[in-house]
Amino acid sequence: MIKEGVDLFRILNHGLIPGMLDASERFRRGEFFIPELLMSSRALQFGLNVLRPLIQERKNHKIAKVIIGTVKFDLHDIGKNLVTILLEGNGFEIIDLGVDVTPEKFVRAVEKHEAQMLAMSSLLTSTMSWMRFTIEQLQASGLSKKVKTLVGGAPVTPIFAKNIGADGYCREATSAPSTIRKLLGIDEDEGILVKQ
Ligand code: B12
Repeated sequence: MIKEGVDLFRILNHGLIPGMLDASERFRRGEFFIPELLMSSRALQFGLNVLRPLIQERKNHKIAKVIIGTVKFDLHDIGKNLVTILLEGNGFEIIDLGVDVTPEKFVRAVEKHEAQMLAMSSLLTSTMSWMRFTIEQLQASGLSKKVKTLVGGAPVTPIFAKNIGADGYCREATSAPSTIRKLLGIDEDEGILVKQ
């Protein structure tokens, strides 16, 4: 498709992203199992590795800088990666810290990159508290005035998000771009999601 000149965002928004969302949905319905989910995730990453440098070359106007990662002791990254590509496809600049990210690492990255948004993922009830610890460290460092926080992941609920002082919560990756726009007060039209 790249050789044929198909728009890069079309490949992303109409190929890779719907493919992964479809795989997640089938997994939820019990039609797909862990191997299929992992294979889809790897295919997505492979595709992204091809697209990402080309997208960056186009130097699109970035609408905000987002630090993202899965919290300490948690290695689940399929959902987080889905959020990442949806945000990239919507014109956000992403700094992905990966998995097992300590509060200190999150805070350092926010400071270093002067990010407007910090997004955290957790898939284990035993690791959710690391979202709270990270927000507490942000508050202690004074950075919480400059950066908003968004949390997500299967065990995370709106009540939990509110209790730990997060600014936003999304149940689904697909609502992350609009939620972040709302939290940062960014106009809907500023997104660069490809027009059909
Ligand atoms: C795949 C998987 C794994 C893979 C992870 C591979 C990878 N690269 O991610 C492997 C096999 C490594 C794994 C390991 C473990 N796992 Co596991 N795993 C799963 C499984 C089957 C699917 C998770 C997944 O990827 N779903 C698909 C994605 C797309 O969905 P999602 O992550 O929920 O994300 C969506 C939303 O939540 C949201 N979202 C997610 N993050 C964020 C972040 C933001 C900012 C936003 C806005 C949105 C958002 O967007 C996504 C799309 O809408 C779940 C079961 C399940 N049904 O969820 C168990 C599950 C999460 N695992 C579980 C457990 C216990 C473990 C292990 C401890 C097992 C063990 N005994 O070793 C280890 C822990 C390892 C560790 N330290 O993290 C439990 C957790 C139980 C609990 N309540 O804590 C679950 C629920 C299984 C179960 N029913 O027991 N696991």
